[in-house]
Order: sequence, then C-alpha cells, then structure tokens
Amino acid sequence: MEADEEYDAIWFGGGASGRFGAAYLKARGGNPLIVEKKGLGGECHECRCAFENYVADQASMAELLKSYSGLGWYSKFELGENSMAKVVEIYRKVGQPAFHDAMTHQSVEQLGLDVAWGEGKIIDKNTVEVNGKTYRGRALIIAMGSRPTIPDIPGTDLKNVWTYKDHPEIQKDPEKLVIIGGGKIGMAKAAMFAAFNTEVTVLEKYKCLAKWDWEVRNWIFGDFKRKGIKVFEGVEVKEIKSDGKVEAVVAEVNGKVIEFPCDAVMLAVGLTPNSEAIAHLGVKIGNQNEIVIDKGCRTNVPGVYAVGDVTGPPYFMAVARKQGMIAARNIMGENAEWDDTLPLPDHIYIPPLEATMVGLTEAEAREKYDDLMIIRVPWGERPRNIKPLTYIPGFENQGLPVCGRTHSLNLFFYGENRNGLHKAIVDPKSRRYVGFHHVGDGAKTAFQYLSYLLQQGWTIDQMADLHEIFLNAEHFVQLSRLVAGQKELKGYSAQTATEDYTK
Ligand code: COM
Repeated sequence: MEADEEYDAIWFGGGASGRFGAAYLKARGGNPLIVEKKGLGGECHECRCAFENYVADQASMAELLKSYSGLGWYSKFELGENSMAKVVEIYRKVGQPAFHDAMTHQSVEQLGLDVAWGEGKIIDKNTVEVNGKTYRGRALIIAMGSRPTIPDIPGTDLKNVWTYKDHPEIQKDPEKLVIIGGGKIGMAKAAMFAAFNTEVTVLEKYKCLAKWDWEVRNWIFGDFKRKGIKVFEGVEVKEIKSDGKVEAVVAEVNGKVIEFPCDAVMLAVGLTPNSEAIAHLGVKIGNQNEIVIDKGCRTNVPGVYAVGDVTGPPYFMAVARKQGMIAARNIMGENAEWDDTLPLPDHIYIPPLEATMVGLTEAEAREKYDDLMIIRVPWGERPRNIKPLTYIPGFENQGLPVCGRTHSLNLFFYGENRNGLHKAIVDPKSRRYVGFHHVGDGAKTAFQYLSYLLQQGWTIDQMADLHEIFLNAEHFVQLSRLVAGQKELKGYSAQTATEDYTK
C-alpha cells in the first residue's frame, strides 16, 4: 500500500508513553508521528494524576476547614456548601481544557511533533490509517493505555456505578458510596469523597493496600476510622442491587451475606490493558491482557514495540514515560533497557495528607536481613482523646511527627494527632537504607531522589552529611543524623502499634 506519509516511528496513542517517546525520538534525530483520537497526555489530565492531584487538594482543604472551624483564631466556616460535584465541575471547566491546550501546545508547537488526530486503525505493522489517510512507519509503538477492570457481577452497567473515569463527570454528591476495591485508587477515592461528607464503605476482596508497610496501612486505617470510613477485607461482592437506581451492594463477609445500602458505587478493582487493537498482528498477549515485551520494550513481532499501561502492571506514569524513551532509543539504533534495580516509589493521597514509599517494607526487610535499624517518629505510644490546642505533659516521650508545612503543625496543635509518620529502615551491617515510608504533608519530591539513592546504596553516614532545610517534609536527614554516630548501629525504636486499626 502506498502511504500518504512516511515516518521513522508511529506512536499509536498520545498519552504519557506516546508523548514522551515521540519527543525523545525526535530529539534523537528521528521522525515520529503520534496517532491520537482525543487529547495528548492521555487520561492524566482527564481523570487520573492531574485530576486526582486537584481533587486531593480540594479534599484536603475541606478536611482542614472541618478541623479548624471555630478553633483557636479561626472563624466558624460555613461547611454546608462543600460539594464534590462542584469541585469536579470546576475541573471540567478549567482543568481539562487548560491541560488539553497545554499538552497540545507543548507537543505540537514547542516540540514540533506531528499528530494525526482521529480514530486510528492499524492495517499492518508498518501501516496505520487515520481518517482515510495512510501513514507508514519503520516502527510501530503501541501506547494504548489501560481501562478500569469491570468485575463480573450483576449491576455494573447501572447509572451511578462509576469507575475513576466517571469521577470528573459526577453531577450530584452521593450520600452513601460503596467502593469495590481497596487498592491505591479505591482508598484514595474513599478519603476524597469522605472529605465532602459522603458516607463511604470500602469492600476489598483480599487485603487493602497489601504492598504497603504495616505502619502506613495501620495509620491509614486509623485515619479512616476517625473519619467514619468503613473498610471490610476478605469480601466477596455478589451484586449491585437496584430498583431502577442503585440501592445496595450485596456481599459475603465472613460467611454472612450483607447488604450495604448506597446510592452510588465506585468500581476500583484494577486496570486492564487496552491491547485489543493489536491482536491481528500476532503480538503476544499475556494473561492480564497485557502486551508482552522485553526490557527494551520490543514485542515478539520485529519492529513492533509496546509501552506504558498496555504492557501491564505496574501502572505508573513514570514507567510509561520511561518506556517511551527506551523504545525511542532502540528504534534509533541504541541498545536501551529497563533498569529494574531502580526502585519505584509509590504514593497515595489520604487528604489532608499523603502516604509515600520506596524500597522494602519492614516485613520484606525482616525476611532479607538478620537485624534492622528502624528510624522513626513518632516513637512512643500516641496519646488518645487529645483536646485541640492543649499540651499533654509527657508528650516528649512520644515524638513529634511534624511534617514540614503549616498544616502538619496545625494538625498536631489543632487536634487528633493525625499529623503523620516517618520511617526509614536501615541494614545495620552495611549501614545502607533499604526502605523509606512516610505519611505527611507530602514527600513526593524527596522520594523521587530517595529511589535513586537507595539504588546507589546510600548509607546513614551519607545521609547525616546532607544539609537539611528545617522544617522539611520527611525529616530523614535529621533523624538519621541523631543516630549515625553509633559505630555499631542499633535500632532506637522498638515500638509496635498501640492499636491495630486494621483489625
Ligand atoms: C501529563 C501527561 S498531564 S504527560 O505524561 O505529560 O503526557
């Protein structure tokens, strides 16, 4: 077939992996085309990272207003008007078009990338058709992303049964929301909706936030308890019941069938890669619907690459963008590979705070090392029933988990002792860190770099030698320095949780 236009590489999908991959390929001297039907930047600004960040900020404000209203020097705030539907309406009006235009401007005007707008059709591994025009590429890169997995239960097609994709579209706040799935998406959505006074229940088949450190999980469960969010684990969801509209989720919990009344349901049981468009090319597809690739993002069909969510978990934007870059380098004749020694940091919004992690959890580290040093705050039993704006004598024994910004101190002073957790895990023999865990005002920036430092074998002595800017978000420098002088490192914190909120 004669093509209308020829390219070095055709990126099928202009999300994070396609956009960054095409930009990298062009920067390396190549000639890329992106095929995109909706908007460059993918789901990020529609309904994922950028949207979540914005909603988490609004939910944090709502939580903080609730905490401070009428306390100390704060006036009483009128909270009756707080509404998730209003929050997302603003995003629809401002956020979505603004990001859409920014992505297009950056990609097309600044970077000079060619985009074929429209629903593309892959004819063969070198030919793509968009709006009746054919494009030929020396390489084809599948960057089709993923979609929410829909569980196989009756009722998922009802109105008011949502996935994260529907969140920006909601028109009315739910009174009672059941979230099916207690992973990163489900738990963050629970905290966000609860901030706007929706009654939230999370139903998880196995264990919520299973890969997170026990203390972070415990902290989040405690926070949810305080906020009235109910969490059930080991749940078998049977159906979403309706009488025309959503009425309840029916589920088996500990052998008993229970109805959870609700007017909306959020499905958050995972993601499914959008690999269907490539089936006819003979590309190998794995059992999670993912396109199987090697470390260089090559599929089993020569000249066909796949990047981002379509290649399966972990579904992280950083992975997608980097895979785009790796594919680009390989198409341009280099030999680039995914480096699996660089640990992936992870993050979850629990408004008004955030949890962040990188490296091993304490349980994983205990399997691997004979002994561990755990550096943490708080380090003692946390006081109960704290009255806001009061000092509890003896608090010096319990550590002060300030987390850097105003609200962390505020959350400490203004009540309820929910201002965070910092935990670094060290192998005392090598003096190297093996994991970092954090709940606080937000430590995403630090964790990007901690990931690299972990990979490099960063030691407690090197950390103690850094220059902190106090107060900072995660306190690892100063906490480490306090104990780094020890010739033989011994843990100075043997605390276990005084209450297991996960039970
Ligand atoms: C961010 C999307 S909005 S991308 O990764 O920059 O394309």
